Amino acid sequence: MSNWWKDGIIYQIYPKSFQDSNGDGIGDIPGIISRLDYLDYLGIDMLWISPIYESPDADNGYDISDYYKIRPEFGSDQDFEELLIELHRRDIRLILDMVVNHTSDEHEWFQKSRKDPAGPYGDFYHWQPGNNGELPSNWGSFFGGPAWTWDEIRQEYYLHLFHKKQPDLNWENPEVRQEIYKMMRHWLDRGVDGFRLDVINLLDKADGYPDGQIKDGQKYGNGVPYFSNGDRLDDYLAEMNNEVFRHYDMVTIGETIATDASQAKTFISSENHPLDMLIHFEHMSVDHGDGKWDKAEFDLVEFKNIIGNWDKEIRPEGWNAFYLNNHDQPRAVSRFGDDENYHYQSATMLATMLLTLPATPFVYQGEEIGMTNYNFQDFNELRDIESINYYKSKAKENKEKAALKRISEIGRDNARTPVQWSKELNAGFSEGKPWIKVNPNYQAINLSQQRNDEDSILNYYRALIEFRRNNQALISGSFEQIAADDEEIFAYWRRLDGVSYLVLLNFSNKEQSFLADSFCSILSYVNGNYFEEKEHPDNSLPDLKPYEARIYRQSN
Ligand code: ISL
Ligand code: CA
Repeated sequence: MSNWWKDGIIYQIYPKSFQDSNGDGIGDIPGIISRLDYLDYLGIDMLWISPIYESPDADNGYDISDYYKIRPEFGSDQDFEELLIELHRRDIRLILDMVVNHTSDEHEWFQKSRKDPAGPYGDFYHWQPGNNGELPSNWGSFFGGPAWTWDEIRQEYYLHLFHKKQPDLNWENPEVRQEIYKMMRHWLDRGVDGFRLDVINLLDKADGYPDGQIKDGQKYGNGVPYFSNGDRLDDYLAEMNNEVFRHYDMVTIGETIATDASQAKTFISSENHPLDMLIHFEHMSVDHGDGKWDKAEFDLVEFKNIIGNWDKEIRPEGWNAFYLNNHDQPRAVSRFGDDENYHYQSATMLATMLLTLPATPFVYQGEEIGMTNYNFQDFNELRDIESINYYKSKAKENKEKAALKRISEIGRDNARTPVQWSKELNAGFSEGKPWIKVNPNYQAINLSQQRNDEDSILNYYRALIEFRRNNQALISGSFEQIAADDEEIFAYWRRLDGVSYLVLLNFSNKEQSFLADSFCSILSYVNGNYFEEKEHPDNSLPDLKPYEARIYRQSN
């Protein structure tokens, strides 16, 4: 089978915020269809769409109430069919988001499970009586508060690692597993080309739900060691592969929380090979302190080590994914670059890294025009349940201002402000009132302006996507860092079959000299983000300007 998912580029759409077609302020499938020519022009190969199934929307569709139905706000089944056909007509593959760790509490299975403990769905979720009114374990949920909620109907607690409207499925029950496999086959039989598997390494929960460690000042314990990469997980994934994946020409991308490269090996390179690549979080935690709400200084050396380590551990037998943005992360140009003083330079420097690493690159909607974080002004502007809960907990300590500041830096809503298509009303996203604020900087940062500007961030992405496609060394070549301990510059070779590229990335807002010593005489400049450098003589390396990115080719 071909390596289409290794060679290609993935674009992620968060449907609620992509393009509204009917003025209700919510992005939808007809809106996506109307933008497919644009995605084709950008040059992407695969489209991952965040969940489009029926959902009461407690967590923007990651709470599914019917896996077989398209959510009416997003369109009809007919619209989905048309999307698939129109994508395939353009040679773009479709990757659906599969959320199988939990469902919505409004899913029929949960409704039956809570009403009829002895019935066929009684054992579909994690139910526990609790001891004398005490929670079954001290685990905290990812969105704040306890991971257990009392159900008045069943008179028991149920487990939810996320929102209380997202009860966790009981994967120990073989009937749960068969229902999920059946549902997966349904979408693959319709022609879908792959899945992004939401929090797939959390399926197995340790027997007895052992209490986790409670940190100072916190109310709930850390259950992560007891529900991530559990003992039965390998068996579940192997079974999933046997029952579903291996029968299709498809890609499987697992989202894995709290997983390092050595743990990841088991999914990627086990004989059974259930997952093709992982969305891990190690490089996203570099500016987190004790959890995401605690800020730490970004450390480039650590960031580079993580990338190097995943390459070393995984690539001999498997393959990596790489991303800087998604719907859960703040905007990369605001986070790792300088969106005020070096917007173009830092956005294109990050693009150069994304598109020259040995991993399938993920481009998140709006990243290709350098969309930035939004400066949240008020509680009423928040939409994300995680940020809302965080704000409320801080408000109890009278720290509202600090909370908004941190939310503006790291909150998930930064990624969810609508795509800035043009200077028109609501950035061209909707003719109605958008469900979430549009970032007011759309007057300056928008797609239609960048399409017409040859020297825009958008056209830099396009050119580099094309460049990567035509240079296999940048895809499957070796990865060798130089000056790995340099705190401002990320520098690496990519080599394959006698072709070598050197990539230099300045992560700082200062000029940097880089001693490339002996090899500089045999380098020729091929690409970069400072136009005046295009003609420089090839026998010396000029200082790197702020956020400069350069690609050289070794010409011996
Ligand atoms: O963004 C996070 C909170 O800091 C992460 O912990 C996030 O919840 C985690 O990456 C899992 O994400 C996925 O599952 C969640 C959903 O809210 C996210 O949008 C999804 O990407 C629950 O389904
Ligand atoms: Ca709509």
